[in-house]
Amino acid sequence: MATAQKMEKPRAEWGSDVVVDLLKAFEFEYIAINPGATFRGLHDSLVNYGGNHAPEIILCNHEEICVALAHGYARAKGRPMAAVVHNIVGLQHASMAIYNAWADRLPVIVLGGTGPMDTANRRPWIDWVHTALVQGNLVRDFVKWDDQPGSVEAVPDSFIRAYRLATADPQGPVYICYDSDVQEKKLDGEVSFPSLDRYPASLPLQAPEEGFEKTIRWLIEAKKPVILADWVGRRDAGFKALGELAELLAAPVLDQFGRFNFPVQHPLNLTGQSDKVIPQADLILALDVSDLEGATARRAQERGNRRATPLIGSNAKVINVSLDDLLVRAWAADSNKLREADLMITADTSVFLPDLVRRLKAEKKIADLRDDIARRRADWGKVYEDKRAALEKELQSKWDEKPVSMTRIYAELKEALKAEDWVLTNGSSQSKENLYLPAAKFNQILGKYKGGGLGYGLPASLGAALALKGSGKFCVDIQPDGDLLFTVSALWTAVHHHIPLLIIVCSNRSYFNDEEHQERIALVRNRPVENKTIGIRIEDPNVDFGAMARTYGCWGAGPISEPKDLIKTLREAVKTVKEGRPALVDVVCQMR
Ligand SMILES: Cc1ncc(C[n+]2csc(CCOP(=O)(O)OP(=O)(O)O)c2C)c(N)n1
Ligand SMILES: [Mg+2]
Repeated sequence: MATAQKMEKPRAEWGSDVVVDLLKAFEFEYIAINPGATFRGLHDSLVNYGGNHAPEIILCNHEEICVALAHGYARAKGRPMAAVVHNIVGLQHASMAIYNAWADRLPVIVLGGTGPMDTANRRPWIDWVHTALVQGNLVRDFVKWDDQPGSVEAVPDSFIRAYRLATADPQGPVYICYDSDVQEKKLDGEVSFPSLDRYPASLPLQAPEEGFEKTIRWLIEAKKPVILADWVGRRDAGFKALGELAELLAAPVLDQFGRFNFPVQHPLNLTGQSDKVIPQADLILALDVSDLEGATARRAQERGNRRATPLIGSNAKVINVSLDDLLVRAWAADSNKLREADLMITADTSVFLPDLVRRLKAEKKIADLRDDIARRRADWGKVYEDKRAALEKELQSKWDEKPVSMTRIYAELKEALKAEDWVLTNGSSQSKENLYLPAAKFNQILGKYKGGGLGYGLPASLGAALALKGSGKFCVDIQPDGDLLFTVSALWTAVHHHIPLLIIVCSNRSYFNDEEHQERIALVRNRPVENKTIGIRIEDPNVDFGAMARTYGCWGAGPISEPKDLIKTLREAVKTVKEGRPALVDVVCQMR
């Protein structure tokens, strides 16, 4: 609750005015909605009591867009946005996006309406068919908390608790449902409004001494320590300290991209080289890694085999630092495979790492290791050079290929954005292309969906662009076509609310990820591989995304089929975005 401000004396007249007082007290800038009668009280309060300012309503054409937008906002801003979803129906539409926010450990304050719970006050049919007992049940397994305050007096406590839980690490979405009778109640006196100063955020969780003592000893003893980082980059302090730690020890970093953790062009960034790096490690320092099995194994899905092959040596020690065990639910298995480790530390890396670096710098033994550290820096440096050379080779070999290669899209984008302070708000379905962009700053790559639910890219990117509007940052969404088709009406929201975002649609005209699966299955079953496209290709007709953008009033170009035409169109699109508008470029591209 870092930035909650003191409330002036509330002057609420209706129940839902109190909700607006709270949204203002917590300094919400925006609230995404699709309208609905179960929150008509709140809607009125937002507009006529709150002045449609702080928070300002962002109108979306699907509740999944509302929540994904708030998700993207939280990623970019580091604080939550609110979304209001209409009773049972809006909540069902929103549920996929709530799950994505849950799996991404990001706070979204989802509000809803219901009822009236007092059946005597219900309209026939619609109030019945849109009321659940209890509505929060629908999403309870993947929100940190849900509530339905029974009176206006209960609203402040409920909201403060929800905000506090959502923003405490590990973060996550919450759902508060407001009975329409509570919202529409005429207040006959003042509602007691607590001082928000009395509800400070908890201090971050630090490791006990034993955790530091063992970590330092093992790091000093190790010949080849390797760092895996997944969610460290959620905080600036963790991001910076990770850079210092890697430097100090000449330990390579394998970025898992839960957040952006480590400068792409740092010579110790060996992301994508786990085959070469992990088997050499005698100590793995896993920092906020959500899927330790996946991070230390080679995925082997050939011929239908699902099992990954472990790369980690039998003598390697593992130190696991994360907050993961604090947010485990039985319903979804998003806690991944049970991890093996020699030392488990439940701590917040944004305080653990800076302290670890400070202590390591004071260790005399580090100075004694100077030669060893220099040697391994040189060894890893060679792996880095090989990796850059391979990336460059792939880029060159595919440069003129038609359809346009994904690597060329990234390289041309890099060129078009040379003068910009850019943020990649969503990436291709693979993360490897990130390595073509010279990202070096905190939160410069916001990454893709962690819950694996399609429909994420565009609305989440809009949320990020909304969060960064006016900051001087230039936002880019590298947008797979299939994912876009789920939530494409977000283009209207982008135009209506003047959200500057460059959208590059990667039109491989396929839900390609699944083509690969159908191929594997066909091979295992000895069935015709050529049928792998049926039920998967998005062809006949091809979608003209440029035209689609224009129907929403958005600047749109393409489809671009000639590789040489790409850079010119990207430059025009960049210019348009700099004028404060969204722009979409549709590129017909290779499958991978
Ligand atoms: C809501 C939802 N439905 C279906 C899927 C299954 N699925 C995973 S990846 C994928 C294909 C995605 O296609 P696109 O976004 O175009 O990316 P591409 O694989 O073509 O690069 C599908 C259908 C999913 N992950 N989520
Ligand atoms: Mg596709």
